[in-house]
Amino acid sequence: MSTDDLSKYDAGSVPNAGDMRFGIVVADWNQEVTSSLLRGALSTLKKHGATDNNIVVKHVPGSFELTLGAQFLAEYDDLDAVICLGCVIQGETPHFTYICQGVTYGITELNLDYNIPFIFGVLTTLTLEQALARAGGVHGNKGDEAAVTAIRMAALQREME
Ligand code: RBF
Repeated sequence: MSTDDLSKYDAGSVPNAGDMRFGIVVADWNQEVTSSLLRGALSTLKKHGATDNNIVVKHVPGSFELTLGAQFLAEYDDLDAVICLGCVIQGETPHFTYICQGVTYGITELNLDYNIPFIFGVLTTLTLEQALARAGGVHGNKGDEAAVTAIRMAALQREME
């Protein structure tokens, strides 16, 4: 599997997700982008065997809220992995930096605090065009990649238990 563009992954190398349960938390800021990320993640999970009743999707206002939304999912459901989807686009103020730092640190903390994978599916781009190119455009769909990563990490955990 190429590691620089997981959208071109070898589907045969992905474990079956038929008995796995996933949470997806998606930010509504830049919804044009995040709805495509969500579509990609859902279709990829299902392509690898996940069923609708084993995928819980929750929306949060912005990427900064992804951390707590993901924690709610982990606390209130019995999940094999949580996928966090968002899109932060650089504006004229330093907000971009603080939101990116906050969510990156937050998701990292969740990975260490809970014994399940939390997948970082947050685009951090300079322009909307760059984001769209990575949400079903020329650079693939990072939602697909987040889903594959979730399945592979959940399978890794099972293998090691
Ligand atoms: N949330 C995003 O997911 N992506 C953004 O690009 C984004 N830009 C923001 C820019 C500003 C100036 C502000 C105030 C908020 C922005 N947010 C963005 C929302 C942020 O993630 C969060 O929802 C709010 O700050 C409320 O906690």
